[in-house]
Amino acid sequence: MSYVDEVIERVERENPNEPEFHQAVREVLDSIRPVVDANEAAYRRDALLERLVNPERQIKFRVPWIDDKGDVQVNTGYRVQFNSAIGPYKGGLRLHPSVNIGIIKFLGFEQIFKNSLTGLPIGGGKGGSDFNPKGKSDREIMAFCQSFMSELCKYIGADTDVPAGDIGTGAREIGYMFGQYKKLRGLFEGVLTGKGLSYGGSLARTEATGYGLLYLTDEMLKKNGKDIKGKTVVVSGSGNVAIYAVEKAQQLGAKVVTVSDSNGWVYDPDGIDVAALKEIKEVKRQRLTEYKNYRPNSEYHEGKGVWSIKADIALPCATQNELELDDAKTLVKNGVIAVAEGANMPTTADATKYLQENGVLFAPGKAANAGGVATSALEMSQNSERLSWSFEKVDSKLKDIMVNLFDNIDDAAKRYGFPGNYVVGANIAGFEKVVDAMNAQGIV
Ligand code: NDP
Ligand code: 2IT
Repeated sequence: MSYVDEVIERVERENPNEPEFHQAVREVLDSIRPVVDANEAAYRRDALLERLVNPERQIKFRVPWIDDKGDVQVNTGYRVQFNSAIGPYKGGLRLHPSVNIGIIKFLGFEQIFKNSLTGLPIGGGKGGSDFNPKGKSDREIMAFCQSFMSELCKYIGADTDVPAGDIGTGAREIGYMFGQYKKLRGLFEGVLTGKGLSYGGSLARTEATGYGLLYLTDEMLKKNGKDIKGKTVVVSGSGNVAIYAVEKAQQLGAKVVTVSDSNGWVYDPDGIDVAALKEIKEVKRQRLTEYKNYRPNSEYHEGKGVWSIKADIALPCATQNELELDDAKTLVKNGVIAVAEGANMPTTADATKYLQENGVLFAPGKAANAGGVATSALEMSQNSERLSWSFEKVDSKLKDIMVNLFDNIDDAAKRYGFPGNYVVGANIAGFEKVVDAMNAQGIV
């Protein structure tokens, strides 16, 4: 059995009931086979792949908090510090009832290679909790965030591990967590990114993941002789990534006709009204059922459905495994030319394969959504020099990072004989830098 297959089998055996983690490991290890084959003896001797797939550290803790009725609630908190070969652990905190150790490990594993692809000095980590922020009062959110940070603060720091937002964690939650960290540790430092602008946040971090997704998509289309202008786009999700993906797609001259949340989806044939979307989601924290009040010509449907709308470009921006094989078949039948992942691993393995085999340009999340964490790293730089840069400066750095990132994954795919396969390109390019740093630092 090949070294890659041995390690995949061992991961599955030693980490039962973690299907998302298996899926992420399988995808990465499968695509780095040519590199592993070329270095098999040395990698085996150094147990390189075993070290890569085992987190440096996993922290799991109790998060007790008091709800508005005075009852005590208990959630579970996690932080997986996966790999610090190229920098301090960096990655978001997900607050969603579906969170478990397998999901945090899949996200942390992906983060290693994503962070490497940004070209910036950040290692891979991820955390979160099974806490459900939906329907909670502001005070309940604060109580949870303070309790969560009371424990997490022992393990993080500006030079060791720097968390940020993810599903369910936005500027409000980061603010409460930052306040608690400062109180307990007595340190005003860049321990979290995605902070508010009045206390060390970076301009353009809010927009960065969605904007970066479009900068990369635009570049991928251009390099393949296509133009985003005038294209129809379907987006899933209506959170931080989706909102700014819609905004930048429109600025680049495309028409976005859908968004969704976990209850249903909106079809707006005239193009999504991004101001209305922001008001509903960012200001009022409402459901998408409200969108019709702003745009009477739009349709609201319960359930899943954005991939059934005919479009040139599809941007999944909600959650993992939300674009399945049947959806991929529908997209292809409807003539889709590109799929770029705003979310982490939103496309199932068989759907990805189907899209690629049918000539669809496919940008995997670890490349396409890397603009968020890249801008987090720019926030860290600004915090270190105690300065803040203009929106234009951060945005132009973000754009350069995404264009370079695309060139690097394109080049890696070609070097290993898989031109146009950006999954292989991203995994190999991300892996190369991490492995170089791991080798240089010895067996640690
Ligand atoms: P938000 O919490 O802001 O928004 C999440 C969106 O996805 C909401 O519309 C939510 O609907 C929907 N959603 C979440 N879970 C599910 C589910 N199980 N089924 C259906 N819909 C769901 O999160 P973000 O926009 O920050 O994150 C979206 C994705 O992008 C995630 O995969 C995240 O890991 C990834 N990502 C985020 C980055 C960031 O900077 N924020 C950076 C890189 C990747 P509802 O409101 O109904 O729950
Ligand atoms: O998945 C991700 O890259 C994020 N949620 C952002 C992480 C970060 O540290 O900004």
